Amino acid sequence: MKTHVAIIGGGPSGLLLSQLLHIRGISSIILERQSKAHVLSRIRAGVLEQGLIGLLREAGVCDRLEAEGFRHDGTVLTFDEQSFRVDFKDFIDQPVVVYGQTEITRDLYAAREAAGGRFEFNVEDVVIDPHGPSVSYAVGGETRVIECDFVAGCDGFHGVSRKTIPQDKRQEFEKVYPFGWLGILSETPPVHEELIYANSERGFALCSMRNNALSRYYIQCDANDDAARWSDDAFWAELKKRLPAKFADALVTGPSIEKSIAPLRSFVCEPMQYGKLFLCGDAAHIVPPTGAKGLNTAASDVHYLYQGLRAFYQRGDMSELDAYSSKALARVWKAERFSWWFTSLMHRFPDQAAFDIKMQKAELEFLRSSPAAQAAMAVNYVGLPY
Ligand code: RFL
Ligand code: PHB
Repeated sequence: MKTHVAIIGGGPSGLLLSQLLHIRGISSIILERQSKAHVLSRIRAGVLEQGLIGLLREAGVCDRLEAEGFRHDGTVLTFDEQSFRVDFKDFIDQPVVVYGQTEITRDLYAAREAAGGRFEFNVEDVVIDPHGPSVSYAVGGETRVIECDFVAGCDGFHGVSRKTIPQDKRQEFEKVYPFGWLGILSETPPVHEELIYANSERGFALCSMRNNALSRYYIQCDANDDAARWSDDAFWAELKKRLPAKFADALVTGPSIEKSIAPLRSFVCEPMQYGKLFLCGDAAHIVPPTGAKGLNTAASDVHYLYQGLRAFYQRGDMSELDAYSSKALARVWKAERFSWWFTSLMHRFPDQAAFDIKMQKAELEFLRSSPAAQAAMAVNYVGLPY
C-alpha cells in the first residue's frame, strides 16, 4: 500500500491530522491498535482551547461542537472555606469551551468515514522504518506494509513511535507525582456553572462537566489506589469534604456511569522528530491533567506538523518540517510549566511540611488578590498562541 503520510494511532491527534491533510489533498492511512468502539469508550479531556477549536473548524468538524459546547469565561478556585473566581475576560478576550474529547473523536471518525478515509483497526506488531520510510504491521494474522513519505507517531504515551527513536538519539524528562486522580462521570447536573478547582486539607478535588445533565468529578487519591474499592457513596462523601460548604451543600449526587483512576505524570521526549518520523501529542509528552492541557497541546503539535506537511506538498519546502520539533517543543514546555505549577499549587503532597502548606496558601492568597497573578493564570489556562 502507498500513501503520503502513515499515521500511527487513531486517537484525537491522528484523526485530526488525517482530516486536515485530507482537506489539502494529502492522503493518509491510520493504524489503530484498538477497535473504534474501544477508542470511543475512553472518557478523557473536557476543556478545549480556541487553537484546537480553530483546527476543528478548518477540518470541517465543528458543527456539533458549536451547537453543543459550553463557553466558559472563568473558573473558580477554592481553598478550605474560601473561594474566588478568575475571570478570563478581564485579561484576554478568549473563553474555553467545555466539550468532551469522546465527542471530538466521534465527530472526527464520522468525518473521516464520510470522506472515505482509510483505517486499519486492531493492528499488531507495528514496526516503523523512519528512513525508508515505511510501516509494517499485522492484522488478522496477515502482515502488511505501507510505503509513505512521512510517518506521524500519534500513538499516545504507550505507543511504539517514540521507542523507534534510538535511545542515544532522544532525551526524556520525567516527573511522576505521588498521587492519582479518581474520576467519575454521573448523570447529574453540575454543582456550579463553571469548573471548581479545590485545594483542601484532604487533597485536591475538581468539579467539571460535559453538559447540563452530565457531570465529571475528580478527587486526588493514592497512586496505588483501586477504583473498584470506591463505592459511589464513598466518592461523594469524600468530594463533599473537600469543597467549601456552599458547594458541598449544592452537590447533586447519583450513580456513577464510569469510574477510573489516572496516574499523574509530567514527561517530555526531545527531539520530536527522527528521520521521516514525527511524534505528535501524548506520544511525545504528558502533562498532569490539572491545567487541562494534554489534548490542547496535542492539537498544537498537529498544527505545526500540518503546516510543515502543507509547505512540503504545496511548495516542496522542507524547512518547516525541519523546524517542527523545535517549534512544537517551545510551546510544549510552556504547557508543561503551567500544568506543573497548577498541580503543585492545588494538591497535597505526602512529604509536604507545614511550611510548604503555608507557601501554597500564600500563593493562593496572592492569586486571589493580584490581577497580575490572575492574568498569568488566565492567559495560560485559555491557551497560549500557536
Ligand atoms: P491518545 O488519545 O492516547 O491516542 C493514541 C492512540 O494510539 C493508539 N495506539 C496504537 N495504535 C497503533 N499501534 C500502536 N502500537 C499503538 N499504541 C497505541 C491508542 O489505542 C490510541 O487510540 O493520544 P493523542 O491522540 O495524542 O491524544 C492525547 C489526549 O488523549 C490526552 O492528552 C488528553 O486526554 C489529556 N487530558 C486532558 N487534556 C486536555 O487538553 N484537557 C483536559 O481537560 C484533559 N483532561 C486528560 C484529562 C487525560 C486524562 N487521563 C485519563 C489521562 C483528564 C484525564 C482523566
Ligand atoms: C474534565 O472535565 O475531564 C477535566 C476538566 C479540567 C481539567 C481536567 C479534566 O483540568
